[in-house]
Amino acid sequence: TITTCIFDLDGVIVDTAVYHYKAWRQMANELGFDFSELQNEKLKGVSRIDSLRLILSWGNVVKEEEEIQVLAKHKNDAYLAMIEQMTPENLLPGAHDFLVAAKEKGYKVVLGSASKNAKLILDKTGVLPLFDAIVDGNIVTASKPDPQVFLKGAELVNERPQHCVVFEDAEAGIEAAKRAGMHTVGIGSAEILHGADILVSGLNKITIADIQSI
Ligand code: G16
Ligand code: MG
Repeated sequence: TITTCIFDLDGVIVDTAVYHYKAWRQMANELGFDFSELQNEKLKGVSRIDSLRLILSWGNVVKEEEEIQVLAKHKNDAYLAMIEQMTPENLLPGAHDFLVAAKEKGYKVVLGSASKNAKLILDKTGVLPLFDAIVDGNIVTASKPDPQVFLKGAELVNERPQHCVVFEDAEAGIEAAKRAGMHTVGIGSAEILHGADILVSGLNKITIADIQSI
């Protein structure tokens, strides 16, 4: 039986990818190049510093370590200014109701995100009190597809991996969950998330009752 729901943040609960893209693009433009929405797909679920290194390689820009830290902070400041404006209306369709239903049915609700800004985003969108545990980019040292983020989440609520289901929109996230020995719900398209146990387009297309049939 499943007792615990572990949610990814960007792409599952909120669509912060658009803000990340805006902020990274602004930085790239200042450095004299641009990158596409398709390239932006590669940044989903990837940590801030790894994203930056990837973007710099696309622009053939080589920077010293010190300058890389400055650029990362510069991007994050721009991103934070956008996050500050977020409200419950920025939750993806069905996210609020699904979280509330999971909680009401007695499931443990956990966040497993690569973002260092995860708590702030949950707070701004009003769902922070619904979470029993939060694993974010401040705790995690190994990026998805490493299972660390989800294993840590299970550990924080004293549950075994086989009792957990992970909700993910990224290929690397589904892989991380499978490596952790957990059940998976893919949020997105079949081409990308073929490994998931169940596949839906959003949390508005699944009910908490569907979870028990996995
Ligand atoms: C999210 C985004 C990534 C972002 C990462 C780190 O991951 O998908 O694009 O680079 O967080 O974010 P920050 O710069 O806020 O620490 P997830 O795991 O929530 O999908
Ligand atoms: Mg994601």
